[in-house]
Amino acid sequence: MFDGLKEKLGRFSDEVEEDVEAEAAAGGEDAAGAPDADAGDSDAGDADGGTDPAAETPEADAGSEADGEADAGAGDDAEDGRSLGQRAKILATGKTVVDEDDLQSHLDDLELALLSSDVEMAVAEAVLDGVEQNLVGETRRRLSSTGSLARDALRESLYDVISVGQFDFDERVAAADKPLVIVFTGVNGVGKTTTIAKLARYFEDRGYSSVLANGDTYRAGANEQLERHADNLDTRIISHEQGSDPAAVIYDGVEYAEANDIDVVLGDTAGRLHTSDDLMDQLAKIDRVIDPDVTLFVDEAVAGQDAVNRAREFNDAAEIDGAVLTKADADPQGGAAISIAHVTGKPILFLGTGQDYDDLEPFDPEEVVDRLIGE
Ligand SMILES: Nc1nc2c(ncn2[C@@H]2O[C@H](COP(=O)(O)OP(=O)(O)OP(=O)(O)O)[C@@H](O)[C@H]2O)c(=O)[nH]1
Ligand SMILES: [Mg+2]
Repeated sequence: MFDGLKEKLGRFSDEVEEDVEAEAAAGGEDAAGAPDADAGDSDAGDADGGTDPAAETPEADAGSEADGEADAGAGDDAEDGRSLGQRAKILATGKTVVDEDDLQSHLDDLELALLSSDVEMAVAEAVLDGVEQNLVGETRRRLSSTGSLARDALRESLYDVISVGQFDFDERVAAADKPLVIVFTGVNGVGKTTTIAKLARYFEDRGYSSVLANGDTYRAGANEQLERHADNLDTRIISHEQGSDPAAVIYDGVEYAEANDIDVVLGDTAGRLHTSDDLMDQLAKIDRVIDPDVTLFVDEAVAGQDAVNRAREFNDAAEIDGAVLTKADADPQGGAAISIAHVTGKPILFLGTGQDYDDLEPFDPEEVVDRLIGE
């Protein structure tokens, strides 16, 4: 998954790291000649110290700041003359560890890599800003270190944009009054109905009962499709005939759940183009009438920028609480996975990874970042 982007991100990390090593080696030599340079820096050795990264402009003279004495906190992972602890110390003092021009050229390459992998422009810029901040100033470290400054800087920055709005879905479900009503939206053929079936299985595995409500009264064969899933999953389904009011079907699903002590109502909707005003108005009506607890926008991971634009449009018509990215098994570029949360402010909650009922993974930003920037 995300192999193309992973390779490009790896290249960025490796190239910056080569520069860091070169600067560090050069710095080590300089420092050896002036061992007492700047010995009074009380923050030295504390990579998480309180220095303000914005307060200092980047400078390329890492050597003068690093006083050559591997003191408190320096690890034993010395490479090319400078340990991680020493390099972290350089960061803590707000000095860049790579030459500014070199860094700019690496950042330009990174921007191209992100854009060519379908990352939204504003999101690519946010990633670049984060990387630069992390490299030049103090890395705000929430993830465990990979031992590489460049990789850490990129990981933290990607994590920032990918994890926007994340919440614990299972906790939300557990805390909610029942029945919990979830409505699924998205364009045609992206996997809404399949995701509903997968979530019915997901809930069953966690001890919750569910009822499927077929709000896709538009497409011929939609009832039969959902009925097959209901049969396979041994779940109840509420449906009306083709052409009837989708809000009414989901409403019946809610009444059925209330009367029968069912935990979750999974309301399907017909696929619709985000450019079709009538159908988007209908979606807004479903949202108003049903007032679902959770609205999930479903799209294909492989759709890249299109998925990002559609997420924005659907969120405008019927506010979403999160997204599901399907077909993550089909070698997506990664652009949608990286961009959707930052663009909509709503998190990706699940990845669809195949056509079987169990092919649904909770979306874990840390895991996704690790997949993109593995060790
Ligand atoms: N490989 C793969 N295929 C998937 C995934 N999710 C759904 N599909 C397939 O995508 C196709 C369309 O799925 P549906 O669930 O019918 O899509 P939909 O959004 O409900 O489509 P409409 O109701 O026509 O708008 C089916 O062949 C599914 O098996 C996934 O995560 N991976
Ligand atoms: Mg469908």
